[in-house]
Amino acid sequence: GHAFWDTQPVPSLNAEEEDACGPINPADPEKVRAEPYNLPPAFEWTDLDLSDAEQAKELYTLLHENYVEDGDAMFRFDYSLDFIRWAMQPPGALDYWHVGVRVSQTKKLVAFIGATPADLLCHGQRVEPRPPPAADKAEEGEGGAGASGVNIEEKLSGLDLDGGATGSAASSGGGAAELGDQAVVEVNFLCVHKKLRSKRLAPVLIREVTRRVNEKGIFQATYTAGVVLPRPVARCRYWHRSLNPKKLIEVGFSRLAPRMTMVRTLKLYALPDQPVTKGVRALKEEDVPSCCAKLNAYLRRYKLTPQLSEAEFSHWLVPRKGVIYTYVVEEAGEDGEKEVTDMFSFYSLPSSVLKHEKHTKLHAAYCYYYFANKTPVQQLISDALVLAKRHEFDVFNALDILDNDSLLKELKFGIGDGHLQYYLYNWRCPTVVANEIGLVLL
Ligand code: YNC
Ligand code: MG
Repeated sequence: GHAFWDTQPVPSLNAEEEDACGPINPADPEKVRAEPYNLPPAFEWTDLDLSDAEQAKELYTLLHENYVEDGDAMFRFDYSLDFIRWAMQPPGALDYWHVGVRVSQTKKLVAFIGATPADLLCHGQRVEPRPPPAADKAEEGEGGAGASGVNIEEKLSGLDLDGGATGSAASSGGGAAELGDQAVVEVNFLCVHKKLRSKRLAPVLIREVTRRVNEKGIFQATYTAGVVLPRPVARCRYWHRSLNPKKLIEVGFSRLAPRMTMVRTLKLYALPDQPVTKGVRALKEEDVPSCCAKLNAYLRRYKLTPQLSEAEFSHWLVPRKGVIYTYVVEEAGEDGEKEVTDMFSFYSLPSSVLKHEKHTKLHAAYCYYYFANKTPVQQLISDALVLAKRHEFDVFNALDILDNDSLLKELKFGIGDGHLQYYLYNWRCPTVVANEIGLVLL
């Protein structure tokens, strides 16, 4: 049993699957608890202002010392300070949703959970507190999937989501109106100091962030975790592509395959110096409007996917050194006008190498969003490997989501031992398979 999760609006692990999609509990702003949840004595809540160098550093240190490790405790995620700010401060971010716990006496930060606003489509429908009735969607052919908010209309404009039904939606007033247009939150960086584990602090953090999100009119969330909880929308696997096989073997991340020498291994994973695709260059701010529309359109093929406003696209995809790397393929059209046909991106998430005399950090690039309207996806990701290698990453990681499973074997990825589960909070929907997931959480 799950003493905490069994009390939450999530399907139980043995519940039968339904075809219906929608909220599990109706949004009721009146019922949202006004007072913070009680912490054990000697602890207090704090909102972290990550624009403040001191507070950002405190969160960095908490995660650096206590965040996710692999099963054998050889590696621990070492999200950089710039990465943490990028991840936690997208458009619409609130300090109020950067929920920390301090020791009252010393003010030491000992726990954290963060939420950031977003918009999601799930099985073609916008995830929101009060979705339009399904009948309206089918019969009237307007105000269809995902079209009830104000700015979501803008996000969806020009894109044929529902057989031409996105044109004229009335605003049905989802609960998030006063906040902005985003109807869900993504939850990340749940962390409790190692010395405070197994004291049921995590459920208090989750309840408190839920309360603070509900206060602002949002009642749905998405998150991923390595553990199986009630109840995954999808179960995915990580795959790893060696870029620096010698170091990966030295730190124990990978092993020399049977009957393989180091020389043969280096040769196996060697990469060209240059991308194969003509016209690859870094994405620029000027690319945002067209690439945002193309990415949203491409992502609609998946059953769980975000839709980004231009401000969000700019935040998540414009390159930031050491954090996010995004490239486009540009070609000259017939009229001489340049057009972006494809895009790919990866983010930088190093891990600390625990207990090794020579190496302290593993530099990993993680496959992020792409669209492939002209160049085959496999060629784009092959170019991503080349560019990640050029930026001195040791390994390139990808989940079996998006179209990735079609290229992992060919590009010499090996399957990892960890699973990653995708979850929705307060939203029922049929389970999906990994390659129907179009959402990347950091
Ligand atoms: C986890 N990862 O099952 P039951 S991922 C959610 N996500 O509850 P205690 C988790 N729940 O089973 P500890 C969880 N891990 O009894 C454990 N739980 O119902 C559940 N690790 O609490 C668990 N970060 O405090 C159990 O456990 C209950 O002291 C036990 O703390 C857990 O960020 C943890 O892996 C994970 O720092 C904080 O082990 C701690 O062990 C730790 O006794 C290393 O808790 C770092 C780590 C997790 C990374 C992530 C996503 C989190 C999503 C949280 C759920 C969000 C729900 C939506 C909220 C917004 C809703 C709106 C609107
Ligand atoms: Mg605890």
